[in-house]
Amino acid sequence: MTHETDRLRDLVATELGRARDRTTRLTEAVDDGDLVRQHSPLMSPLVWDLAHVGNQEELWLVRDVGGREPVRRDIDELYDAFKHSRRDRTQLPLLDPREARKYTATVRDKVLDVLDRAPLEGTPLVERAFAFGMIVQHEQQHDETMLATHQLRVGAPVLSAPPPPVSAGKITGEVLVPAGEFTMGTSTEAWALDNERPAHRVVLPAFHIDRAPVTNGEYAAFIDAGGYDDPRWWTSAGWDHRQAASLVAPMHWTSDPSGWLYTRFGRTSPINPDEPVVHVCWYEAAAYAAWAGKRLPTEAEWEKAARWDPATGRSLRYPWGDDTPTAAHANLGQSHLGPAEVGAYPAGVSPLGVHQLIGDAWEWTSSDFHGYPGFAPFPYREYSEVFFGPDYKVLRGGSFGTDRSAVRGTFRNWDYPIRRQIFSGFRCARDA
Ligand code: AVJ
Ligand code: FE
Repeated sequence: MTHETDRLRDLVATELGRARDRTTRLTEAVDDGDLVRQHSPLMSPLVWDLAHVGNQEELWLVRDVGGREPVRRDIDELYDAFKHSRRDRTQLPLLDPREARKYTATVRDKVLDVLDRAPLEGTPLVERAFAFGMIVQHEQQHDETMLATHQLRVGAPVLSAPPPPVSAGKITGEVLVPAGEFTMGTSTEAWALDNERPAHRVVLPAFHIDRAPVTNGEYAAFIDAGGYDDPRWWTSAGWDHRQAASLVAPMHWTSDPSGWLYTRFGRTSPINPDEPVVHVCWYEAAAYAAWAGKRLPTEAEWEKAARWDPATGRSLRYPWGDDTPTAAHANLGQSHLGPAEVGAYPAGVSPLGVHQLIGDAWEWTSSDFHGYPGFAPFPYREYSEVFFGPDYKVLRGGSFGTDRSAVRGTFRNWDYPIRRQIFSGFRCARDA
């Protein structure tokens, strides 16, 4: 056994452990009533996410990679996300909190044993560990979803974290990204999911993109200017939705005589005007951009601004280079319970001078979710391919609730344009 495979086994075990520690924190912060309750029809009960994480881990690592006997074949159907909608999951005969904890722990014990024996020494090395990486990312994605459920929970605060760093200097204006080709997507990133592959050349005309995400202060100016009452700024579907859903401000905002407040994980305070706005839907983002005389960036524009290095012509793994994210680069991993002020991460800037592309808030793009040229579903069609089409918009860059293992310059998230319970914000772009 080589040192290289030992290091890979250690890395996988560490990442599985980090994900489980986070799942444990999110599910032990509340009582059993809060675990089985539906906090919003948009979300699963937390106890479903918990056992679903264990069930996916059982399917892919215990049964598929390990070739072992099922732990609980009888519950596969309950935890198949395509069989029951989120709003219906409290009606199912789910494992109770104690059973769900025991099940996920039993699966994890088996997985660590599978990991010890897995033939990771094949070439290329990292690809042999893909299934483990996929499951690490899956658990972290559900942890972010559970964090969004916490945000929808009503009651006394149960989560805490130190405040994010403050701005190190005002970041305003936009950068000009020159016309030309760049490499979008990846064929080499070990844990990249199917929809990020393969790497391909994309030619873009010149465009301008904002150096920072749109802030609460900027967004409040749009509200104060009557942006929610003027159909000129909204797409027709957006205006219909704005009317039907009575949108007047981002989700979790309320107003009082002193101004706008937001409630975060049970605590209410005045909005910080310098933080990126979160909890806006695609329609709100697009309306703001139109009001500002701009538009949302396409997904390709976002990625070129984030990864393209004009000095070398190469696309980087992250805006700052190829190094794994640290606390200095980006606001990730639920280290803080909200986005950081614009200008708080000078070490995370891209070669073109664009800030906070990774972390803080997911950024809506104008693009529908499609496969890249040469896309091949892997390891299952239901991860991405079944969502391709005009119904979903792509979001990029991750949020304060996204773990570093589950985001990179190529990472693609997607959701319906009406959704805003996710940690979604945006930045603007315009034609050059
Ligand atoms: C990539 C965040 C859209 O949560 O629906 C979780 C990730 N896929 N389990 C989602 C996912 C299967 C997915 N998103
Ligand atoms: Fe899932």
